[in-house]
Amino acid sequence: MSAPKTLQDWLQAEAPSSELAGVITTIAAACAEIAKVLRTAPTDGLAGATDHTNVQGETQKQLDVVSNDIFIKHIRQNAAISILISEELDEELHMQNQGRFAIATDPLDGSSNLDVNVTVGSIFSVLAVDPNAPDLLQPGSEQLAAGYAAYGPSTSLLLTFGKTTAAFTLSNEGVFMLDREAVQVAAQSGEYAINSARQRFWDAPTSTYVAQNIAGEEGELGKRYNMRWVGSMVADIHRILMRGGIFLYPLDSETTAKGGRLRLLYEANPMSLLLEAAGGAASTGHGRILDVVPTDIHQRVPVIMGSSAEVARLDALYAKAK
Ligand code: AHM
Ligand code: MG
Repeated sequence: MSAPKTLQDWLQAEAPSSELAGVITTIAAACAEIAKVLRTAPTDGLAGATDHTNVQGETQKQLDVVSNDIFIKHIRQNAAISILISEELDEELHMQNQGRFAIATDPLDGSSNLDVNVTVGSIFSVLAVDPNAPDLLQPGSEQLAAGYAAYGPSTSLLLTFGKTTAAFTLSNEGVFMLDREAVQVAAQSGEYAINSARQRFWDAPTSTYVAQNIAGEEGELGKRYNMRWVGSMVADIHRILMRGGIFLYPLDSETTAKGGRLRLLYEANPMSLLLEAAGGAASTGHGRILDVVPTDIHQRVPVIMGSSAEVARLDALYAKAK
């Protein structure tokens, strides 16, 4: 049996350049530190909200701010990273160096779940930029790397450079160890994830898709479905990467004005790259998420992602509704 591989072993073999490997090492160190802080946050006085509202109009949790600060601290130590885009920062942060990489992150996604000790995560995307004229509004297909850390019973790190998706687990010694070299998302699945309390806002394709699932064996698909929804994108996408399924946050009548609920640069794009590299699919209902050209760093987007056959089924309903 060969020796277990560390993240560093994997990066040495898989990273397109040593600079990019260094960027991932920096992000992984930030995630490991956030994992440590989260473990004892409630007794460290870190539970609860701040009196500050972020650019999304959401009240920041103390741990949103702490996680964002941890990202900034680590990124400042790596001169290859010149820009940080974060859900928690109104504007992008320039590091005043000549680094050729930009990071976009949701430093603590799903933070509304913190008080109930459910899996939350950090999502990140790595872009190439010219430090003198940075273009941050690149489609997701241009991402150099993407990933997330899921802070659950164990801390998982999922990473892709666009070709395969690898999974790591954080050891008690603080080292990310490889546990799956090439995650594969099953094309077919019987699990779907959507906030069904929003049913009254749904459009016709989403309503039809969910109604077909609920009809189960007795319906036109002749197949049973189960619904699973954590309400934490990282936890829901992690389940889908591990055992298939579909995650939906489509455009609905309430989110239309904003363009959707989830953010393109640091939520939808990194998750889309991870899923596509694992054989899954990611769509807005009208095309590939990775092809959307952003107009704003905090832009929102409709999200339909997971097992390819399920995404194709909903895409077909959108095409029919045109
Ligand atoms: P956040 O970045 O403010 O945590 O919001 C993102 C979260 C996702 O993790 C989750 O899938 C979704 O928002 C939950 O939305 P809802 O509040 O409709 O359940
Ligand atoms: Mg968040």
